[in-house]
Amino acid sequence: MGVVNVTPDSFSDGGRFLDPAAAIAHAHRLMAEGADLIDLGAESSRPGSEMVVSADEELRRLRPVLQGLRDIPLSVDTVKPEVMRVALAEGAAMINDINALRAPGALAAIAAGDAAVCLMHMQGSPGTMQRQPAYGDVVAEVKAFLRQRIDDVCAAGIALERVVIDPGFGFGKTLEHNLDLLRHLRQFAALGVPVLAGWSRKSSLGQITGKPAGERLAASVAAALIAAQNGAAILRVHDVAATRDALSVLAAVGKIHD
Ligand code: HH2
Repeated sequence: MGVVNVTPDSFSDGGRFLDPAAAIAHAHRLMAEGADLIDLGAESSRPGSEMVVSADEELRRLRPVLQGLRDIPLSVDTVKPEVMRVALAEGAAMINDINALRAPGALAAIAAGDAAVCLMHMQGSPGTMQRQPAYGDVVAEVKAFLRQRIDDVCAAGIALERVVIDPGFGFGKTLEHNLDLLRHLRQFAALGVPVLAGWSRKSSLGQITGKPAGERLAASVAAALIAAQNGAAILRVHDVAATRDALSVLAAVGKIHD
């Protein structure tokens, strides 16, 4: 999954793809590099973000890009039911919700269509989530949350075959929490639906390497590779070509299917 942020303020590529033509060209570039689908986001959820972009503004950013990319499998990264409904009407293959469909009306918006949905775990909300993340047992708690959300979406009439889960690396988690979740990612795959992992350029990699977001390519590829080895089915990445090469090596060794 290649990331295209149609935002002025995303943590690693904010402002680069706010212009629809630039976003469309970047999506095509990532597909040529070997992405299977593109995740389009029009609201930054970086730590500290107050998430105050209106549905109208989000749609103003997204619509021309959705319409310009009808030939590409698209995921739309949004927490708003209004935006979900338009994205589905425009043909999105997946809705990626960092809030796991907890907004009023979100379950119904997804149940009305037939696209896939990614349910992500987040402790708190982006504005404050990195202030003091706390868990007794992070793996058990995140797993219990996702198991409950799988049950909730199925009860709302969304078929299990449409569901993807994500432990939400960096969303209300310290470096140690993120590493614990990565070590035990297999346990999430055991919940019976595909697991998505998003480590690309995140600040935990900066804590490990001491490098800023623009210099985290090698660290991002390493984290993606470990996630794949530990059962992730979808890797959410900004740098598709490098990640593809790493996965090809892993596949050649016979550890995963490319
Ligand atoms: N990470 C980001 C955004 N959306 N969705 C899922 N399912 N999993 C993630 O790990 C995830 C996500 C943050 O990255 P990015 O889109 O690059 O930044 P920003 O939120 O600043 O736009």
